[in-house]
Amino acid sequence: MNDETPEATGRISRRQLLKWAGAGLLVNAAGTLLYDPIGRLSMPLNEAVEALLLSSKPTPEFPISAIEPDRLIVNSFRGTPKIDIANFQLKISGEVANPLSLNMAEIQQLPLTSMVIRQVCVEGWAAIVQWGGVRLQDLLQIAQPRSSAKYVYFQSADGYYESWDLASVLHPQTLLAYQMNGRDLPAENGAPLRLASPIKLGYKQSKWVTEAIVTSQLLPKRGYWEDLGYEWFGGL
Ligand SMILES: Nc1nc2c(c(=O)[nH]1)N[C@H]1C(S)=C(S)[C@@H](COP(=O)(O)O)O[C@H]1N2
Ligand SMILES: [Mo]
Repeated sequence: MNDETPEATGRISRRQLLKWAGAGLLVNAAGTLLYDPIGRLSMPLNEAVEALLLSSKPTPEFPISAIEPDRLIVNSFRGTPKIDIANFQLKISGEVANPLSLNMAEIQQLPLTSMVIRQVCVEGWAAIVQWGGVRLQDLLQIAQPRSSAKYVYFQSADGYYESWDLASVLHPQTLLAYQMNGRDLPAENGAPLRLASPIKLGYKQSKWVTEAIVTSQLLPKRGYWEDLGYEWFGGL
C-alpha cells in the first residue's frame, strides 16, 4: 500500500492539474466541470461557498491610463525577504478537501485576471495600481473548502501574517497577484505572489504569500498590524 498516492492523501497531482488547465477547464474529483469554455466558474462547491460567491459585488475599476506608479510607496515592516522563486511553492492547506502545493508555472496556467484599483494605506497615502494574477476564488475552487470554513490565514515569507473572512477571499477581485502595472511583480512589492483586492486596506494585502490556511476559527493572533491594535476587517 502506498499512502502517498493522490487518492490516499486527497492531494490533486500536479500532472492532473496541468492537464485540466491546459485543456482550458478544470474538473473536481467527482468529474464536475469547474470552468466553462470562456473561463467562467460554472460549479460552486457547497452551499456555504455558493452563498458567499453570490453575495459579492464587483468594485468599479479604473482605466489603464489612471495608473499612478509614482504614488505607490513600498511599505514593509522588515524589508524584502529573499525567495528562491525557482523552488517556490504556494500551499493551500487546512480545512479543504484537496490541499494544494503549486509552483509559479502551475499558478500561471490558471486564468489570469487583471484589474486597475486603488490601494489605500492607513498611513495616509493611496495609489491606483494595476494588478494581474490568479483569483483566490479559483484556487479555492480547486482546493474545495469544507463547509466549516470561515476564514483564511495568509502566511508570508517575511513573517507577516493576516487573516481574512472567507467572503472577502472569495470576492471576484481578490487576487494573488504576480504582475503589477503590466510587468512582473517587483520583489519589494511582494514577488512572487501577493494579495491584491479593492475591498481591503493596504495592511490586509499580504506580500510574499507562501501559504493560505483555510480554517473555521480565528486564533488569538489575527494579523501583524491587528495584533498591534489595527481593526481586523480592514474594509474599504
Ligand atoms: N508580507 C508583508 N506584507 C505586507 C506588508 C509587510 O510589511 N509585509 N505591509 C503591508 C502594508 S501596511 C501595505 S500599505 C502594503 C504595501 O504594499 P506595497 O509595499 O506594495 O506598496 O503591503 C502590506 N503587505
Ligand atoms: Mo499600510
